[in-house]
Amino acid sequence: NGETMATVRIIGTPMDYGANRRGVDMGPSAIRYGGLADELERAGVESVDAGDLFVPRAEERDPDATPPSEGNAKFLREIEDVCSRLADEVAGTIDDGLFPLVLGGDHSVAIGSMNGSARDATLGAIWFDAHADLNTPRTSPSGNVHGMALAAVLGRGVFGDFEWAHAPAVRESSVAYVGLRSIDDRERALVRDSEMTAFTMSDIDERGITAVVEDALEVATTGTDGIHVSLDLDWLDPNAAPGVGTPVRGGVTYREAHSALETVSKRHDRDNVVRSMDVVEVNPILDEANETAGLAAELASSAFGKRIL
Ligand code: B3U
Ligand code: MN
Ligand code: MN
Repeated sequence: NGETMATVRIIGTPMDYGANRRGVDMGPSAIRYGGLADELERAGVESVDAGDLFVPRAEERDPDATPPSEGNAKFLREIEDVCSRLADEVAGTIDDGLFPLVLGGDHSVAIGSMNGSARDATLGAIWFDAHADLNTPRTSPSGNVHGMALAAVLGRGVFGDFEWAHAPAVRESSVAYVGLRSIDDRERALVRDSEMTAFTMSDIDERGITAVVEDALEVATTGTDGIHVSLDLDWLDPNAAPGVGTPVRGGVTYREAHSALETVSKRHDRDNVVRSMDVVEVNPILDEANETAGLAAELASSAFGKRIL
């Protein structure tokens, strides 16, 4: 660790169109202020900051100007615009030989990061989240696209006329969830009937975080060129990460979260498997003294190889 230093390019995406409340648009600033660059340096990782993508303010937009062909999904045109620019940015970063670290923003930024990361590779993914994010506009209880982000990434065509959501960025069988505990009634069947591997909090309780993440890594790396790590901070218990839009009790602890990302990092050291990562859903308005943003920075650092000794 420290000899072959990866260079990380930080890409801020201050977008909250996919969430139900304002605040996650401030995530990128808060995570930087929470010490991201220093944390990465401590991991022996150089970083360059590409700044933030331009995201028009939600107040200037009509959420229902471009509805899906059926059901409810807000700000579709805006999300498409930001995510296609983000996809270009992520693909360009990988072309430049750098590692893209995307700071959200709500979880719909993953539509951009993953489509970019998958442009020249067969991609697998690990989705660390309390939620499955597999709703469609028809099943969504909220119309919030962050709850449909993975469905969009899988190219399930959930947004009707919106072409960008039809091409899969990943094969279902190469996606593993870790830490699920809040799934909507109509979403449950979608998860069950999918080819994805779903590790819930019960699996972590029974088997321990390391074994579960190692299995998730197997799922995501088998038959792929590399993986995307998508980290929704509401994956953690609200005790450790209070500053998120939709906190759900019973999440992983501070220690389990670090352990999980260290497990990812150790595998990466061996096989160079991680292509891209996003850190999403930090909401500074609901945070306590920027604790959740700081934790997001720490966890990114663990993912890039920070070790205790
Ligand atoms: N499943 C709910 C709630 C939700 C999903 N993701 C987040 N919240 N962050 C929905 O609205 O789809
Ligand atoms: Mn999510
Ligand atoms: Mn979530």
